[in-house]
Amino acid sequence: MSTLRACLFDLDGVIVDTAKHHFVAWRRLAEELSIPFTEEDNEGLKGLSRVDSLEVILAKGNLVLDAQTKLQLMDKKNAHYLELVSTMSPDEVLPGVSAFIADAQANGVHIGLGSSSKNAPQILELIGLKPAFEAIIHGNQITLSKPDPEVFLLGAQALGLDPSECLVFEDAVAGVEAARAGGFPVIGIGSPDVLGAADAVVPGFEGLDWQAIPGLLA
Ligand code: B16
Ligand code: MG
Repeated sequence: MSTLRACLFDLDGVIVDTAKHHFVAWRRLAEELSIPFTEEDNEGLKGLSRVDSLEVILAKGNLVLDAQTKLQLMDKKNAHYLELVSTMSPDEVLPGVSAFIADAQANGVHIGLGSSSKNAPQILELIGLKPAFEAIIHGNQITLSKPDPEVFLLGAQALGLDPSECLVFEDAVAGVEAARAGGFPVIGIGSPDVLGAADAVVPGFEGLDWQAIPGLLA
């Protein structure tokens, strides 16, 4: 394994629990379209772009809509999502994340973001973590959503590093797949039952420091 020189963080579900807000916003839209939408359905949307998420929901309801209607539905979902996240604050950074980032930086590790979300810069601002990131790659900069590795490859490129030198942290099946496809080592944040394809899985960052990483990847 190459020496690790950077961490590339996913945002939603890794740094902050916006996944629950995406769920609520998609569920309301699905209900309006009379399409049943469960937490299990939501699991499959994690890491997918807004448009890909909508397509999955419409396919579940066997609903075929024109492009204009789809745009309106995505705008509606995003407006609801933005309303839900508008009150987020630094208190909502998930436990251990800020300490882990500070410890990694103290060890000379570069910090980048690889998120499918077009709202990522805004969310980072709200939770006060934007200054910690040297590279921020988000949904407006990519043409292919996870599980394509583009978002992480752009992150590595922005940091001037090889994928093998950048450790990805991901909570989504599609995100773990994206990291692996790009040749990145990846630690899953969540359950091994869901993220078994990752090199290692931890429940979260609480109690985790940079020194513990080689042991996890061994
Ligand atoms: P937006 P991540 C992803 O962010 C979310 O996991 C996914 O649920 C969402 O649909 C996607 O961003 C697009 O988000 O509608 O805000 O552009 O997990 O890659 O940080
Ligand atoms: Mg995520």
